Parts: sequence; structure tokens; C-alpha cells
Amino acid sequence: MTMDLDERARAILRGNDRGGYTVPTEGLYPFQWNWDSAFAAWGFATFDGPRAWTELETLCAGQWADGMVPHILFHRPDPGYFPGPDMWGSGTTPASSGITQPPVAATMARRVHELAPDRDRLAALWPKLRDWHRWFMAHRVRDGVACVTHPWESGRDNCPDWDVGLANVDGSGVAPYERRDTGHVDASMRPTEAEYDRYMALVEWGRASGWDHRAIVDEGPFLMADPGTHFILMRANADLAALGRTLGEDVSEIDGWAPGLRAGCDVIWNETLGAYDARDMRTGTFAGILGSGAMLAFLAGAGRPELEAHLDRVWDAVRYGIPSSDPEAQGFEPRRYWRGPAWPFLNALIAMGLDEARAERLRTDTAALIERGGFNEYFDPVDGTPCGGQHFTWTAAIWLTWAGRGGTA
Ligand code: 2M8
Repeated sequence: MTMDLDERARAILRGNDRGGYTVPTEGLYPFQWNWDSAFAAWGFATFDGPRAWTELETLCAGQWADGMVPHILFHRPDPGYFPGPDMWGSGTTPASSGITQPPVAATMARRVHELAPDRDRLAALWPKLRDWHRWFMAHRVRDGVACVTHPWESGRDNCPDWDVGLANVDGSGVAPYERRDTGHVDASMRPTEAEYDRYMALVEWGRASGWDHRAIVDEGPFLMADPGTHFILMRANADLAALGRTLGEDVSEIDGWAPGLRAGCDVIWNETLGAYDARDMRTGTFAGILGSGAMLAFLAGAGRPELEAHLDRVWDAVRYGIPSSDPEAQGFEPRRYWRGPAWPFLNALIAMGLDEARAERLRTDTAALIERGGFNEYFDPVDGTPCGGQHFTWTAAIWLTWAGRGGTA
């Protein structure tokens, strides 16, 4: 059984390979996505080291002059996805979106280097990752906290965390458009029309600014502190510094970012909730949502006892951890994308920061989801139903690196 799943997982990575980059899944997501690619690299590293490095290199080949690594790289046209390159109008080669995604690549590069060491390729990649992290510190960190300027930047697109910030975004005037995602998977699993209108309003605003990230952060319609991105950045900075040390690089600048980000954790600690919480940086309002982004605190060594209690509570309320939002809160939707489902790749990240017993429980849950349901994009945490796209790259990668293996991530 396990052997067979290993083979299937490798076949998915190979099948989603478009020549130097991997699509998240055929049809639904036909381009290179930033954090998906980082996980793909980790997966490839288990059986094809050179291909793993290529994945990270292709991702960084789309880096903007200012250091940003975009959230989507449109290497080749494909009418099957909306919004495509024309809507973003990046003016770059390759064409790309105008926003970024959680900077998990340095953490994954460290894993790749452990599994398939290549000092020369690491040495060439490292300065690019450092420049991207510099960009993050300059353009996304406010009051010591990593922020997102679009829900898509968080990667947890339609989680309830963003509702409070999106309420101030006017989606009523967006140019007419046709969604493509609901042609691939059931609309009941995807974000709503109202959410999409607002997503598009934010894209229109960014494009009209010429993707001026100073203006977007200072004056744009949406700026929210994101616990998920914050903790991923903290961890990725540490991994970037560790890689830098192995190369003999001066990492004092990177180490210097840590105290400010650690202090920033207090800005997103919601005392009423007893947990880290997304926060609208325009108004100071907390989202009041216990989401899976908060659970990434463990990845960054920023866990607290109250959060651990929440983790056990939400986990015990479902059959398979970790639900992307609180199953005991109003509005929990176990099959709608990021409003409840469990995501294998996020489980792997969370597990990296958990104690051995919890990490093993999470691995077992994740393995059971995949063994029962296949390599889907995500799963219903209540009954394990596979949801979203099939033959998914990051689910296959997580099987090969963690879920299908004994031991910790
Ligand atoms: C989802 O996001 C894209 C937009 O970026 C979409 O729904 O169209 C998210 O799950 C995101 O985290 C992921 O990177 C992407 C591709 O798997 O899909």
C-alpha cells in the first residue's frame, strides 16, 4: 500500500512538471505558484535532487528587480485560470502576479540541501532568497508584524480571518469578469462571488498603482497582519541564516530582524481570544478568529500554553487535524476551501514545531486522509472527504517527505 502510494506521489510530481517548474494541479492551477513550488522542491528532493534545485531556481527566476518573488509566474499562456497575466499587468518577464506569498522557500531550501546537498546551487540561490526576505522586511512588516495586502498573499485565501478587512473593500465597481475555478471544482468548495469581487478590486487597485508597494501598503484598501505569514517569515529567516552560515556568508543583518519580529508577536496576540489573531492594520480591529495561521506559531517557536490548549480543542472537535478555522465557531464550513478544511502541506508545517507526540498524531491523521482519499488539494476534517483539485503537487510532496514516512517532519 505504502509503496504504491510512494509511486503515485512521484508520478504526480512528474506529471505536474512543466519543464523546470511544477503546476499545483492540471487544469485548476496551470502556472507556477510560489509556495506550492517550495513544497514541490522538498518532494522532488526525496528522489531527484537536481530537479528539486531547478524548481527553486525557476521560482527565483521570476524575482522582481526590487526583490519580490511573485505569487504566480505565468511562464506560458493558459486560458484555464482567472485572473491571468493581463489582469495583473506586471510588465515583467516572465509575466507574474503583482503580489507575493508566504516566504516558505528558505525553509524548504534548507530541507532540500539536507536531502540533496549542492553547495554551488545553494550559493547561487541564497542571495536571491535574502533579497526577497529584505523586500519582505521593508515592504510587508509593519509594527513588527508581517502583513498581507491581498488575501491571496496569505495563501489561505478565503479564511474568515480576512472578513473584517474585506468588509472595507468595495467590490461593486469591478470590471465584468468570468471565473474559471468553478469550472474545475464544485462552487460550494470555492470562495464566494462577493469575495471574488473584492479580490478583483484589490488587483485593480494594485495594477492602477503600477504595483507601487509603498502606496499599496500605506494607502491601499486592504492591509492585515497575518499570523501565518508572520510565523513563516520568522522561521524562514532563521533557516535562511542557517544556510548562510554554512556558506560562510555574513548573516548579521538577518539575525538582526529576529528581535523585532519576536516583539511583533504581541501585536497579534488577542487577549480576548487567548490566541494569535489576524488584525486589520488600518483600524486595529482583531479578526476574532482562531485560524490555522495562528497554529504556525509553533513553527516559529512562538507557541504559548493558551494556544496549545486551543490546538488540542479544535483538533479533538474533528476527526482529522488541523481544521483551517475553529470548528466550534460560527461560520465553520468543513468543505469550503480555507473556511474549515484540513490541508496536508499546512499540517506538515505545523508539525515541524510540535512536540513529538502531537507531531506524530498529526502525521498519522494526514497519512490516513491521503490513504483513504488520495492526493487531493485538501480534506473535510470531520469525515475525511477529499476536496478541491486532485493529483495535487503539495499533497504528493508531503506524502513523500513526511506523511508517508515515520518520524517527525
Ligand atoms: C489557492 O490560491 C489561488 C490564488 O493564489 C486560487 O485559489 O486561485 C490557495 O490555496 C493558495 O494557497 C495556493 O498557493 C494556490 C495554488 O495551489 O491555490
